[in-house]
Amino acid sequence: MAGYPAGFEGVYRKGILALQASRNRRVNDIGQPFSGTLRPTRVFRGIPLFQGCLDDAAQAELMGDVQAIWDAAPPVRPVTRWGKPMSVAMTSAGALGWTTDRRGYRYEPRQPDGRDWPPIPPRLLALWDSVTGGAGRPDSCLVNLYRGSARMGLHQDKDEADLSCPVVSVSLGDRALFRAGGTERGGRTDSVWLDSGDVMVLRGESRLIFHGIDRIEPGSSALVPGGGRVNLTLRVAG
Ligand SMILES: O=C(O)CCC(=O)C(=O)O
Repeated sequence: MAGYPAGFEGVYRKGILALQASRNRRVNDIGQPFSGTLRPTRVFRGIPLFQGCLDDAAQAELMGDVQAIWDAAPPVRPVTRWGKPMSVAMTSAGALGWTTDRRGYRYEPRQPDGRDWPPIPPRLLALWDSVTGGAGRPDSCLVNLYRGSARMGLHQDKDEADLSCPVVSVSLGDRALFRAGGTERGGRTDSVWLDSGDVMVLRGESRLIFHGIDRIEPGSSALVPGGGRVNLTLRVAG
């Protein structure tokens, strides 16, 4: 984890790296080329899943980081270009923040009130390296908050400048039903439950697949203050 201050790797050593030893014995037959230091537990519709990647302590640490982001950039429910408020509340960290309003979907260098977005927590940058093998460096972290009946319709992630860079997604809090299809709208889809501490990487053939969240299971985790689910997506946006 060269490039990051000493200590950040340590946060994950107990959780991720210890899990790694036993997991490698179970799942290394997954047959997927993989360049990170961690290995996926499963490949779902071409997406490497790292189930149980973050243990309880690492999840709690990350939730503290999310709280600090929320303090500096409170989540809001943005409107789509058609003026409809999204059911998911959002904010961002990093040099660029994803936003939507009547002008459409895009990345912005500042919050709507003119302030910079808060920095991406170093813990997340270290996690990116662990699951991607250091593919690029993320400059944007979208922080999604799902409460109650919040959901996210099927969509492709294609607002980024370089679509060859992976997207890393981290789930915290209530479990969620994640749905994925192919690279064309309207094909067959499948779903999988994402639990708190699960990580996935959209890359290669899965980078541009249609995906979304059907629903969360409210109350299935006590991690997020006030309840619900947080999803963190790291991207190389600019
Ligand atoms: O919440 C999730 O797991 C998916 C989020 C997502 O698809 C996105 O932010 O583009």
